[in-house]
Amino acid sequence: MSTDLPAWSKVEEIKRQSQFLRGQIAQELAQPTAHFDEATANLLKQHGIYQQDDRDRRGQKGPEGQPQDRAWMMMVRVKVPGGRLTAGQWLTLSELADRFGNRTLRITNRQDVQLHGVLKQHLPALMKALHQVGLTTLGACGDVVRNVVACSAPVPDGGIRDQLYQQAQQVTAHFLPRSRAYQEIWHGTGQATDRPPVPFPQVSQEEEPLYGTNYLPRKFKIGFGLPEDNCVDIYTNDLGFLAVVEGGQIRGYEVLVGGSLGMSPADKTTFAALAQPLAFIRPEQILPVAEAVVKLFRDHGNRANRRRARLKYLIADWGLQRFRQEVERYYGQPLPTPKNISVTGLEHHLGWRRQQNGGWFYGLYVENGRVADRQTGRLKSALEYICQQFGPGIRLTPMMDLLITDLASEDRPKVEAIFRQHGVRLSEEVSLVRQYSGACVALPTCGLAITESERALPGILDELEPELARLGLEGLPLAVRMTGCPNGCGRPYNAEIGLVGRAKDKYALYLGGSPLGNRLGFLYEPMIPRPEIVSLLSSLLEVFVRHRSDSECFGDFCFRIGPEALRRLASNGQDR
Ligand code: SRM
Ligand code: SF4
Repeated sequence: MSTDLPAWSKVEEIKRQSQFLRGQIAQELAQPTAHFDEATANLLKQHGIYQQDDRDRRGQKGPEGQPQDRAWMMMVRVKVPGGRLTAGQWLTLSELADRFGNRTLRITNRQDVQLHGVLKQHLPALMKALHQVGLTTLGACGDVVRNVVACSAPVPDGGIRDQLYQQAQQVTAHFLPRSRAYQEIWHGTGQATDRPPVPFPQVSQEEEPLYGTNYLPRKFKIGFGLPEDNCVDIYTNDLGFLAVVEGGQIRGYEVLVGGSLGMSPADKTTFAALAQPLAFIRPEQILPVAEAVVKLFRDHGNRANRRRARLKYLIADWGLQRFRQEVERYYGQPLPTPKNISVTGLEHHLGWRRQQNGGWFYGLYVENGRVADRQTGRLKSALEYICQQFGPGIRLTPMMDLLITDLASEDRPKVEAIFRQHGVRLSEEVSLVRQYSGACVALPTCGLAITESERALPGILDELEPELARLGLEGLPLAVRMTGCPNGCGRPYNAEIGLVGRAKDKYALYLGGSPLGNRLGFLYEPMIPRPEIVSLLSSLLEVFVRHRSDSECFGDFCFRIGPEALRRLASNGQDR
């Protein structure tokens, strides 16, 4: 590790002093408090747990008008590499959400499942219950390799996606933190000890041979994808492997580096970036190449400023050529040059589809990934019932949808009937714009949210759908991606329409991203009040209808025309 970095960030100090992720977690768990101290809460992220508070209840007064403490609660992120779960695991998650959470499950856009609203005192029982069904939260959050994404659809592809899934599993196992802290604290397999902090900087061969005392400088995201189906949004990963299939075999992988979307508008040195091609490698090179990139990031990533700690900044500061030379140094030999392969398609895998093994799967649209029982539909109960009746596989997609797999032909009408009985809309009944759109969690749980997102997007789409119908565009597969702050969790910057929360009820509008996810959009309007969003979009869609070339999609049109011409054409339209 570099020794010449002057002031490392507070989080680095917390990690260093934590005795490999132990810190004071066990001690504070034993105390009858509603929340953890700041440093412990920070360390808990490395265990897949975020301390939050109910932001709807902030500032509420008690019965005598006295100020109230925050309504503390935890978000627990369950890691699901490649997005595959059994029916039993889903049932457990569903039951745990009722027992310990806010009675909802949230499928994330990295194929994980989040439980929100968990009280501190319930954490030990919840974590044990997850472990009992073979689930973990280790590596779901924190400065390590996060959940590895891969397409989870069991489509008949000669087993290609199964191979990607196996690769995702291997990479997951390879980069799992080795510290016993997680087992000690949550599975009760030992005592959390009060050992002194390891001297800094030092890579401990004993506890964490790969990560060392300080783990990575920041989160690190890896994905496996296919050029013909970019459902994992591969370019937003720090490290992506794009499989090239020829003659039914995976011939190799295009290695992509440096994707990530988070940025802080006030800090002009930060930016969203898509991953760029680094090399073209054989399947057996995946692990050593991934290890070379991760170690390079470990040793040279920015540990002083967390805003500039992602891999993309190292690449931007060094240039791709030097970055490549450094990766080769870690790897031990030159890397084959990339083939500059681009993505050509994207599947949402919704509706009834044949499986590789002859059975059927149903791709169910889940609005913003939220599985709940609401007055408008009891999705959570319907899925529980289906899991009990048919024992299917459950697969999560990076579009926050859910695939119910391994069903027989005769199950199809029964499954549809269950959804109808529970008031759940079938995917086929959902407009294309809704199917393709998505929002991040934001309020009331996310501590970083500036605006609404998950709770706002459905209403915006309610208004947009009739506008699209008016313009004859209801068949347009348009994607609106929304976030409650510029961190970009909902991946708005490479979407055709990106809405990014910037101030109370005000959003920045990004346009011109590619429907395939391989191009960033541009900032069109920095601050639109929420009630004006749909009228602005309608005026832009009118321009699109008048000036699009044959079968051009909205994102490509905006990109071709550019912001100035778009503004001019939109204002001409208003004058007419
Ligand atoms: Fe995210 C932080 C939710 C995908 C970029 N993200 C957060 C936190 C944990 C807020 C916090 O730090 O206190 C959010 C928790 C909200 C809540 O109440 O649940 C949060 N991020 C999510 C999820 C649940 C959004 C969703 O709608 O699905 C996604 C969980 C994925 C998972 O299972 O691991 C999620 N986050 C993303 C993505 C998209 C992706 O990975 O494909 C991004 C953009 C790509 C990237 O990494 O840049 C993303 N999240 C961030 C950032 C900005 C990071 C940066 O480098 O600037 C933050 C803020 C941070 O880390 O400090 C953040
Ligand atoms: Fe929270 Fe911002 Fe991420 Fe949305 S984009 S979940 S508001 S951190």
